[in-house]
Amino acid sequence: SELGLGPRNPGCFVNGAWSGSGPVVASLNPTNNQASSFFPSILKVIAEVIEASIEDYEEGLRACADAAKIWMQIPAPKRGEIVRQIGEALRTKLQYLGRLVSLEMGKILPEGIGEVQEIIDMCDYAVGLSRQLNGSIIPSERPNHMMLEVWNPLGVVGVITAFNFPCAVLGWNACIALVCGNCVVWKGAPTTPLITIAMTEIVAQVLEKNNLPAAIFTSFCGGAEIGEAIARDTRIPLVSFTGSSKVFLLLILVVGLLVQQNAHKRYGKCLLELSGNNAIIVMDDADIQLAVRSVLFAAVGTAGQRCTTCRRLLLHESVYQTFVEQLIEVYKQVKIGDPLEKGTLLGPLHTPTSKENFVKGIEVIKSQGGKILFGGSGIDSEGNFVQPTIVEIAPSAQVVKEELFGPVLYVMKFQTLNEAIEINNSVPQGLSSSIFTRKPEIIFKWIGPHGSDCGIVNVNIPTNGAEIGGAFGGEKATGGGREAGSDSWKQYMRRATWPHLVVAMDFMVRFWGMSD
Ligand code: UN1
Repeated sequence: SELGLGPRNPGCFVNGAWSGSGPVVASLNPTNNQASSFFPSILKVIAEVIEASIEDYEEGLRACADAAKIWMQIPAPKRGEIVRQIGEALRTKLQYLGRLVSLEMGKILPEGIGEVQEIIDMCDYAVGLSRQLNGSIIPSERPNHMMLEVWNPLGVVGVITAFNFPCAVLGWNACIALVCGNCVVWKGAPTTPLITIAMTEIVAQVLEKNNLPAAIFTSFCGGAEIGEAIARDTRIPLVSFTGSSKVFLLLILVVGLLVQQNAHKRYGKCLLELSGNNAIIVMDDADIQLAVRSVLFAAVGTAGQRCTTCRRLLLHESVYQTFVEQLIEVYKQVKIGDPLEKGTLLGPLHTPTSKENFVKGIEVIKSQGGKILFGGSGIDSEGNFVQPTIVEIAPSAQVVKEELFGPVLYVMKFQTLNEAIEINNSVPQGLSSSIFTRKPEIIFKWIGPHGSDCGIVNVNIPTNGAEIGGAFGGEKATGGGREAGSDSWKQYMRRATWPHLVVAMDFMVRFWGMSD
């Protein structure tokens, strides 16, 4: 109730009003697969959400495209001020939102709160950025000419996010898109609709307080039909898509490729963040304790449901035995349970299907020669709990090339750095990677042209936990997009190159009395 949610919630925010004429879905708690019990006093009340129909979508897009004309006229630092207020509003609700993320998504509470903090940080980042959307002046080869490069808003940006980061990924995209002068159309994951609604309501209140059109931020709860409509819509020049958690790579690619093909068919742009298959390499000189702790966080954190989760552990043959032994010791201490309970390190997987896929995946692993060193089973309970799992397997096994979205870690042995880098780069995906070593020459090779082929190339830290200040994203089947920091903002704007005669500029300056 603190977040304005009720037993039955319309899931479309269209032109300033909550509505919805699509199917009704229930939000389930991954810990027990019961409807999220927001109302302890009236237990069994189901928190339901009415999803968007295509008619809702049409109405929303019309209003959003109209609002774009107004929003892009507002000076960028003023847009930044609105985003600052959104950040402030989120701050006051941090604990509630964090708990809601834990409850509906299933990640442990510190991660739920951390994720909301991440969108707050993105607001701060975007506020600063709103005064730095700088263009440039380029020397012209023609006499008395110069060239200006100016960045203009695109209009409307579509943001499609996944269940695993139901609000941080919105932040990477929406905070930047908004200060860049774009309206946002957001579709959250079908299984985290309450978060979509709660976040939207907070943004809506800020827009209302500032007398701005509510349609600047339009959101829909819904599934593939709405996602496809966004991808096909010529009113949306850029679609940012984060792949949902289908178990095997092939399926993730199918969804990602569909979005890309649909957007490209109409010459729209895409920002894709599809999947990772991230490796940690441990060299013979590594700080083993540090590496063990990092691997635990990277492989078991968020129950292995981050795109940046460490899925492959490459150990130098000289440290293999001790490392595996120490890792098994820390895995034994992992407390599995309700993500909202203090001390829990491993919560449930998001849905019963995720658990089924884990169990099926283990069978595939075994059939391809994988040897289970730890875990390897689903846990009998009403929730979607599984054991954190360590598997010894050859890097050439087909299953190693795929992203099994759960806490499964493949361990492999190598002899030389070159061999380790080759294994690191041998999968279709290219999101994150990390090496543990103290040797500068190894570090420089790792980050250079013959090193990791990933978008995120870490040294002595886990593969996950990327900071917002850097550009987040990866190469190859990961999709090539970059979100959040660095110069990612340029993707949310259109570059206008403006070659002109300097005399014309002189004339303007004199005309406006700006020069003597
Ligand atoms: C994702 O899993 O899609 O680097 C994003 C991390 C987080 C983001 C993960 N900051 O682990």
